Amino acid sequence: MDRFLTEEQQMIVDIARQITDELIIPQRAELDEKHEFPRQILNAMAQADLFGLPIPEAYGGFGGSCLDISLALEEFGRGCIGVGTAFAASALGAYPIMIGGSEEMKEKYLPDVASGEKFAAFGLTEANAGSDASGIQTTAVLDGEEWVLNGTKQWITNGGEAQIYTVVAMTDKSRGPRGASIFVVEENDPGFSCGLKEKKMGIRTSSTTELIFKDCRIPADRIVGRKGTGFITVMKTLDSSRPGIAALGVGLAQGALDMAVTYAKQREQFGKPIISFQAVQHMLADMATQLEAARALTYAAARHIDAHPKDMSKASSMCKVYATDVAMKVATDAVQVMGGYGYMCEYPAEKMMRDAKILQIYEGTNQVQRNVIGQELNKEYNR
Ligand code: COS
Repeated sequence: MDRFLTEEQQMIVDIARQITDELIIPQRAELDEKHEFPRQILNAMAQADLFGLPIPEAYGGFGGSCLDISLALEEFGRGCIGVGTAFAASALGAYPIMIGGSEEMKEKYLPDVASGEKFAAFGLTEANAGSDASGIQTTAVLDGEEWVLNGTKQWITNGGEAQIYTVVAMTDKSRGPRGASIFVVEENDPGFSCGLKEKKMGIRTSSTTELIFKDCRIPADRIVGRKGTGFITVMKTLDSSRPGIAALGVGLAQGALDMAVTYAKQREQFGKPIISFQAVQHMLADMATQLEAARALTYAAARHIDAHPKDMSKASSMCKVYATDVAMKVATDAVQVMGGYGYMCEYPAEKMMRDAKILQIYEGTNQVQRNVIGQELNKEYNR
């Protein structure tokens, strides 16, 4: 269906498509098998200036819209959402600085993220604080001219690979969500280290580690914005990044559908290609229809966010929950259409199905997204 893209947006799609077809698709199986970080592919994305998409022009980026970023991620997602996640996580790590950082902080960190010279990562989740984002235990205490951080973050994307980490810590536990603040931690800061790379069901090319803070000392000016504003910045960060996860889901579903249709046209049973059987046609028809609906909602949400940046939450959660549920379903059905071939590691369908699962979990589970949508509806109907 026509996506109604501008010439500039079509250019973004073309560049991202080329990287996907020439680099991501040929390497994805090996990267997955070896749990290898896709550095060479990320460097190609940097060369193509794609890391600059989410960063404002004043700091070396392109000031791309939410839709622009989503279009690039959709293409990457068609190839491998593990690679797409590594790319997207750098923007996620930079959002708190863009949203709440001082001018000096933006000037110091954002140009390197925009050029892809440095990767960023976002440290929120802990062993006992996932959906309950305000339940974090990591602390930051001001000691003279330095903040001292203690605690451990869990399952942090780009851990060990990023150079810049935006980390959420409690500066006043008694104040609950209003006692959280965000800090910029650099890879070589004393007292900071990353744990071992986790072994995962899917997105194995992306790096996931603990972030460990043991009396980690950082300069006083590394706090992002005012003390106690961290939780709101976290929520705004996630509102900004969730459409990108929806876009990865749309891309993954497209990749799975392409594979299923191609297979169904080639595979013959009972003397005919299996695409001529109504049972298979109906599965493919549902997959294609759901994919178009997911894409339409993701673009509509991104366009809404671009037009109304202060009204993001509901649109952001709606596209995240819908497109990622569709991605899981379409990937599962692609495996079904392909039967035994779908289940074998030799073909990419099984990887897509393993990968798709994380889309329903990270950057806020799909249950949390439904909570957000419900709360927003409650507010709207009180007005
Ligand atoms: N934008 C701005 N402010 C927001 C906001 C948003 N999207 N969402 C909440 N807030 C504000 C609220 O208005 C409230 O402010 P006040 O204290 O001034 O009233 C404050 O933040 C706390 O909000 P709330 O009480 O709703 O927070 P909860 O602790 O109940 O948490 C959810 C709400 C479940 C939505 C939140 O914890 C969440 O998103 N969890 C998922 C976290 C996540 O995505 N983790 C994965 C990270 S992977 S990077």
